[in-house]
Amino acid sequence: MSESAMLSMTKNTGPMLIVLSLLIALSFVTELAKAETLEVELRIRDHLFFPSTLIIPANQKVKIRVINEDPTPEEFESFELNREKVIAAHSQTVIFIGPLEVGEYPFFGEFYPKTAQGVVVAK
Ligand SMILES: [Cu+2]
Repeated sequence: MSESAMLSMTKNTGPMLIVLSLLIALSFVTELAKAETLEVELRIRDHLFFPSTLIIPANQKVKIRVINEDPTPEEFESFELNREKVIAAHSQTVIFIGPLEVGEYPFFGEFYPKTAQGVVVAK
């Protein structure tokens, strides 16, 4: 490598280092944002919800990961939470709820409402 080529490489590392540190800073911010939203799991199995009572903190946005283990689709439905979402067979989805006031918010599976019953308890 010629001396001038080495010199230009040294010159070019400045902006590259800035870009690199910005990328690192950005990934930290992204991690922080992720950590702020609490995630809870809700499973559907044999047309039942597990857990059927989902306890979450009040006054906070919560991410519910709904995992449908059944070979049939189900629809998460709640009038109190104003949410309605179909989860295909053997698949999962994410539903954001809250921030909620302290209280109980029933939900059910619209396709199997006789068995698929649950309640979100915000405390
Ligand atoms: Cu519905």
